[in-house]
Amino acid sequence: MRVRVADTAVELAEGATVLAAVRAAGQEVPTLCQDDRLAPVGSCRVCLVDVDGRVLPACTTPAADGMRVRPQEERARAAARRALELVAAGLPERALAVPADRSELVRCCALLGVFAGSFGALPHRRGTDHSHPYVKLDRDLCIACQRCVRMCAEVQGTFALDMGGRGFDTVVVPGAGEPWVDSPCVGCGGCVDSCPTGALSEPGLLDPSPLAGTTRTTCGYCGVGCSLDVHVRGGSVAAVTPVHGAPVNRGHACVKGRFAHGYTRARDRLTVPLLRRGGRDAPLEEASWEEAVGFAAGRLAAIRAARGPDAVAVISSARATNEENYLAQKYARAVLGTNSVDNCSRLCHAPSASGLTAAFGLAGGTNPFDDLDRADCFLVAGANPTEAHPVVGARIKQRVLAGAGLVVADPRRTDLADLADVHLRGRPGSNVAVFNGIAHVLLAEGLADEAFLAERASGLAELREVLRDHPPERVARLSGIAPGDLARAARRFGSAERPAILYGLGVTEHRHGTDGVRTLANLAVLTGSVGTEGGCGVLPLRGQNNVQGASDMGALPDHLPGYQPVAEPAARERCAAVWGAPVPERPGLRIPEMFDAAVAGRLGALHVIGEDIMRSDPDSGHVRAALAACELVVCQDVFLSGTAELADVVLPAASFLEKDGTFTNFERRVQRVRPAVAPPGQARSDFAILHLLAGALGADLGCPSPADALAECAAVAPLFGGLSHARLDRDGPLHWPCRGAGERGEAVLYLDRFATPDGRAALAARPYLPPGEQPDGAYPFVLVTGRRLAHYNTGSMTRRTANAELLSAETLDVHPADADRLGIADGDRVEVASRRGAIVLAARRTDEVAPGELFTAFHFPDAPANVLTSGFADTVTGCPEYKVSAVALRPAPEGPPPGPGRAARG
Ligand SMILES: Nc1nc2c(c(=O)[nH]1)N[C@H]1C(S)=C(S)[C@@H](COP(=O)(O)OP(=O)(O)OC[C@H]3O[C@@H](n4cnc5c(=O)[nH]c(N)nc54)[C@H](O)[C@@H]3O)O[C@H]1N2
Ligand SMILES: Nc1nc2c(c(=O)[nH]1)N[C@H]1C(S)=C(S)[C@@H](COP(=O)(O)OP(=O)(O)OC[C@H]3O[C@@H](n4cnc5c(=O)[nH]c(N)nc54)[C@H](O)[C@@H]3O)O[C@H]1N2
Ligand code: SF4
Ligand code: SF4
Ligand code: FES
Ligand SMILES: [Mo]
Repeated sequence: MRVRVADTAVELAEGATVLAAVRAAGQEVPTLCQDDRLAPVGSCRVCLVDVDGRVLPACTTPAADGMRVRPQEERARAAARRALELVAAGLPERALAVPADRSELVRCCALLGVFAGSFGALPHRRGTDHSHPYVKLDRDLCIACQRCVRMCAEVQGTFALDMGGRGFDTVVVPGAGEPWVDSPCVGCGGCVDSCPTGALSEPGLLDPSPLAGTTRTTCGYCGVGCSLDVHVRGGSVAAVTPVHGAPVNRGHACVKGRFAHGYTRARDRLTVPLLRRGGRDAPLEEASWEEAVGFAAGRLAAIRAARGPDAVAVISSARATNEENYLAQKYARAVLGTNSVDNCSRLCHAPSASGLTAAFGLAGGTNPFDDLDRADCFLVAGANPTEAHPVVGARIKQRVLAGAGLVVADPRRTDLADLADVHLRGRPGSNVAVFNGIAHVLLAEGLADEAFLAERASGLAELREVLRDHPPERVARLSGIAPGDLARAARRFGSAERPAILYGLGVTEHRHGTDGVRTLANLAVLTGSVGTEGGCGVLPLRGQNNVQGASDMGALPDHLPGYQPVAEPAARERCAAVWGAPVPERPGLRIPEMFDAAVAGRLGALHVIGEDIMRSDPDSGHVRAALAACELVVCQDVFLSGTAELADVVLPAASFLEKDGTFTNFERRVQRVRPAVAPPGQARSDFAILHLLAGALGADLGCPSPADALAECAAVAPLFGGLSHARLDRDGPLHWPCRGAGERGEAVLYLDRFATPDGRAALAARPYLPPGEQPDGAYPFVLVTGRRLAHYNTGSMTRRTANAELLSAETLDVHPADADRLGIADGDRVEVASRRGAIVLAARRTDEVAPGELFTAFHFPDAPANVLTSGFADTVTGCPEYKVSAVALRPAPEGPPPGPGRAARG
């Protein structure tokens, strides 16, 4: 449709508003209650404009073909000005002192000519609530527009806010009126971001001094990959806000990406290289870059010369950029001469890469995040997105509140489980039985898509054979899930038009994690909801900011960049030609194999980039033994991590807010990362550090800049042939596969054919097999480990921010019935012991866990969960079985905490 705005004609899509028309014509309309992320309410009336001679609010009036809009028409402006003067009358004059870039009210006043004299007629004296570390409320600046309340409900889905008081005294109230910090607020910052007056603000923006600049980048915490604007003042980060209209997060964020940036200037940031000059028993001492790098390179070269290239191994970082990971694997292969390079994907979603490749052909999720908008039923298995991927969790919540179905498979009562139509509360480790049980019902009740199966899938006969052994009654014995619940879940999922499967570590981090992924993928194939318009596919909620990218770039012992097998001569030659160095033929060691090799005396040097293996890998006692057995441990980190403390050389690294490159999110979207601030002290990017080390080893890694590195990766990896910084800067994020400069990248995969050898989706016939450990008389509980909202993995960053005020210590979650039996009250110190060791922490009584099961996270060094976890791992990929450990529980005895115990491995 065509609308005239003053003298300009604009072309608009159906459903557009008059406000959109005015903006499309390049003019500004004052608005207060309107926010593009929210349904319009039209309550403030400051957006009044003339529409075909009538005075109407621009934000709620639909545009129509042939309409004439006059934003400057005097009668409309006068009415808008009167509305704004009424708002101003209730506000103190200091409302005008909020900088214009943080107050739409101030901008409205400038646009409509409302001055200080209109303010303060009826001042409030309602005070502030500064109880929350990030969300600061000044009630006297509140105009009761309800934008915060609507953000919390319509975008975040938390419903923590409401309006309280009457008429003129109406003001936002958190929870049931308690201090903000004690309310159900999850700290996503949506309310602060939307507030038009500064009534809601945050620490860095309360300070009225101007911001020095803003840099657009991608969040470095989780794999959602939110676009963020980083505002800088005085050389440090003042605030981080979500990018409105960004393709992934659409102006939303979470308490980590939005607020947890204080670590960048933590006093204990690593700012100079450290070196153990006097050998293992000597302390780490400050050193120059030249000395530290020279030392590391000298020892690496000597170990390599004496014991061969495979005596050296590199762990690359899923926190680092694509370009750094590309360089790390090139350094391992072309400079050190070994394929022993791996990344944190091993601990996380390696079973996704292997399972999804076997089922569909490529090692990534099948559909984009945007597809959740059209999903009418979600199967969320072994994932807790409202805590671990909050922007995705919120989007799922919104869809469910709008009527979409939800089936949750999780032993714990998560936030989403509370909303679910069916909560399949199976025993930890029983996924394969549960997914096979659902498949059994789908086929038995005619809910499968027979046409799709006949045309596009293989392996149905073999699957049917295995499913004969998985009727709901047997699944009930294996998993504890009642046959009726299983059938209800299968019917809800199987009768949806466009179902979506999302899953997390509750599926992968098991002894049979790859089988879990395969049997879950079966459900998408059986319902024809992958590779078609009739479904939203299978989305692994990949964890770290760049865990997808680290593997994509070839930081894997058996794959070169772009998942080209090391074993394939043509792939090796393609890389060797560009690198000017041969690529070793023998696949390298996986992370757990590196530790085993070290303990067995076969590994001399371990170079760890951005992973705290002492805290995050299972069975810390074994990891400690591995580090002790190495002649040389080099560690690049932002902080002196548990691993760095044991290293011989520690190199201070820049964090994501300080570097240039790209990250690839959970939906294969490649996004730019840009430096907002300089690294502190002498810290350098991992990119620069790898160049220094290679140089000291007498080699040149090429690719002087991150842009060059991505360009080189595009040249060696056909899957990424069309990616470049120039394109990303010009066109915005791109999905892979992106094989040529003319391609936009494939967001939805397999619409024509699957990328398997025969072009069909491969159904997997996998029987249920038990987890590595089962509870027994000595260790009668099952311990599940996972995550909590406020902290991130080892907590090295979030613990050094005010997130530590939101969650200050770890707890062991215990079902009240078990706690009663053992005489454990809330907050009591308890000892949890496994066959590997024991730790002490505070109990939290909650029915979020089932009787007989316990839960804790691994965010705090004084509650090191991985002292307890076992060496059992996915039989296909080696991903540790973090989700099942047999443990004993008792009130903690007096005395110091026990720490790692016997090194017996499960
Ligand atoms: N706040 C926060 N966010 C994070 C992180 C963080 O540390 N903190 N870490 C990031 C990383 S690296 C990752 S990988 C992701 C992880 O994100 P998620 O995979 O969502 O996280 P987890 O909490 O480890 O595990 C998810 C769920 O699996 C369930 N589960 C355990 N065992 C089983 C089982 O046998 N079957 C089923 N069906 N479910 C089971 C657990 O109860 C838990 O609720 O989060 C990322 N985002
Ligand atoms: N018990 C238990 N253990 C688990 C899991 C579980 O569910 N239960 N989950 C596993 C999973 S999924 C994962 S992903 C791992 C995560 O384990 P890790 O990767 O070890 O954890 P992170 O805290 O994400 O980051 C590791 C280190 O990288 C540093 N760092 C951050 N950014 C950079 C950077 O840009 N450069 C460099 N050089 N360093 C940087 C941080 O300071 C930190 O010390 O933990 C695993 N461990
Ligand atoms: S706090 Fe801000 S967003 Fe919330 S009602 Fe008041 S003025 Fe509106
Ligand atoms: S959801 Fe993930 S990517 Fe987005 S702001 Fe939070 S931590 Fe960052
Ligand atoms: S912005 Fe249109 S009525 Fe408030
Ligand atoms: Mo992860």
